[in-house]
Amino acid sequence: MTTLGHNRKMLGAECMADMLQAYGVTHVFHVPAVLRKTFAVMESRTSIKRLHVHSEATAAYMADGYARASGKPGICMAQVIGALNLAAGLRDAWLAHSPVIAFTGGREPKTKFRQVYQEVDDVPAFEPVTKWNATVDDVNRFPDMVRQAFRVATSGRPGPVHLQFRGNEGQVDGEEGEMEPLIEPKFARVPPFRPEPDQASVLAALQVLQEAQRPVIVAGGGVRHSGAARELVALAEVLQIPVATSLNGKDTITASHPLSVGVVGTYSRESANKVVNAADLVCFIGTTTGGMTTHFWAVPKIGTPSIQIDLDPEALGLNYPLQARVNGDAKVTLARMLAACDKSTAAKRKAWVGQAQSICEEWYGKYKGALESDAVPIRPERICHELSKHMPDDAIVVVDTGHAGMWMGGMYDLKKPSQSYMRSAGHLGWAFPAGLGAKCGAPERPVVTFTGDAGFWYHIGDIETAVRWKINAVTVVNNNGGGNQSKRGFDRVYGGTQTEQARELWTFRKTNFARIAEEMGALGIRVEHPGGIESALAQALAANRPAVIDVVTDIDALAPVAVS
Ligand SMILES: Cc1ncc(C[n+]2csc(CCOP(=O)(O)OP(=O)(O)O)c2C)c(N)n1
Ligand SMILES: [Mg+2]
Repeated sequence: MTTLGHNRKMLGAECMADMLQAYGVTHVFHVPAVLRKTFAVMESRTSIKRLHVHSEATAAYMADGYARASGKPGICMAQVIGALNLAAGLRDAWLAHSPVIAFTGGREPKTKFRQVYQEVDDVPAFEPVTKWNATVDDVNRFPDMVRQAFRVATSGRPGPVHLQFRGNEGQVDGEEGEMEPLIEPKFARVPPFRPEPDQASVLAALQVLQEAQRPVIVAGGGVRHSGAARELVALAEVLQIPVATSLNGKDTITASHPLSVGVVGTYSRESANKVVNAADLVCFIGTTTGGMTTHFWAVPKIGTPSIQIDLDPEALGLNYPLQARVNGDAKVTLARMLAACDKSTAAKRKAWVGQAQSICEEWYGKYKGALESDAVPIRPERICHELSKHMPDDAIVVVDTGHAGMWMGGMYDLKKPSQSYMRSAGHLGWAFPAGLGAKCGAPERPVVTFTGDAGFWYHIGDIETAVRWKINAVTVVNNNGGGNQSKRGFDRVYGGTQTEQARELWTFRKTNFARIAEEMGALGIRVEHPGGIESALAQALAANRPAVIDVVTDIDALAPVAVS
């Protein structure tokens, strides 16, 4: 532990400010007013930036983006009336296993149950979206509760934590106590520990893997959390095993790698689903084998011989019966497998690797026309392709859910291991604020967000936040004037083709987001021809201010649906 003081008389606010600074927190995201005294004290005692944003969900999403980009817990805050909005915003962090710490104001024992202004019991709402949900009722508990918040958020499978501070604005921070504001640097980022697997289980899994003729690896977000991409690719190369990824694991192997087959599952690339379904063994690494990654357990089919490596023993075998299982950190486990593997077994997989590669080539052949389309209005595939070609080597790409997740999951190619990819785990509207948070968490890296227009509308007010705080992220809006992912579903319920009036269920007025961005002080670029995407991206990245690239696209463009 780093000692900052010893049984010092201090305010809760001073203790909190000192601890957050010592944990390496650089930004906190909030809607006032909560922990007011802490904010006042932060100004004189720390260099932490206090970002006042336009909604509690924005605060939660920015904290989430910050956490996923930096590996450090993201901190978001709300007073009692905003607490449920903040809880709703934690859901994506929960689904994506992102270490977000939420602070709220809470009930004062003196006024509980008296119809006091704005109060309900918020604590239960945090239960389903947190690993730990607790109350801080006494100022003397600040040090141990904050330490536990960092411990829980970062350790094991990471995830959100909620602390509710006494007083609707958490006024307990203004009280004095005898405190030791110690911190544990180990829990300042993910992963604090790298649990070693037992060697017998490593060798057993390796044996099954090496015996397979047509194995495939499915790499998930756990590989990303563990920073195990290099070991993953090295093992795949030595044993000649194709690699598919989940959406959360997309940046664990570049698309240009000869063993990469793409994202598997529902928001996926056809080649990945085909390869996984042709495999005689699936090796799951750092994935919970959930619905999205397996196309609701159709890819691979349940019963396909499988092995699994995971940090969480409870994930092992959750959805697929296993022939072998390893409980341990992905990086350590893969390094052990690499050290113990028999390279000579790779030769028998030559035909299989060739088959996987021709499936991938077929995919590029099938979609070449769309990826390079000169159509006006612009095809979303062309945006993805332009982003693949022109993304900076160290960029972080942040992607919304729904159609954005389908387009980019399936059509966007990472070209360099130094590029990162993060995606909404389900919430429409997450990406724009998360991209701003990512830029706060990794200010030296370019951040490019891809969102639909329905997604962008949610938190459009935070263009102002980006301008005010000079958060120079680039946001690319696939602007088709509606939430057209819904089109197919409405056609279906109308028995084949929806009525003209049914379009009111999913379309908007045509809007020029570039003009809105300019009006709010950001750079706005409107792109109506596909040839303009490259220069718009270059201009936005060089702008030295937040930028919105408003790309006018085809409302009838529908992403391919998953094959199984
Ligand atoms: C919070 C939330 N509400 C609703 C949805 C359901 N949903 C998924 S995609 C979508 C429409 C997406 O529209 P847009 O962002 O414009 O992308 P497009 O489909 O037009 O490409 C909706 C409503 C969701 N994922 N999250
Ligand atoms: Mg849209």
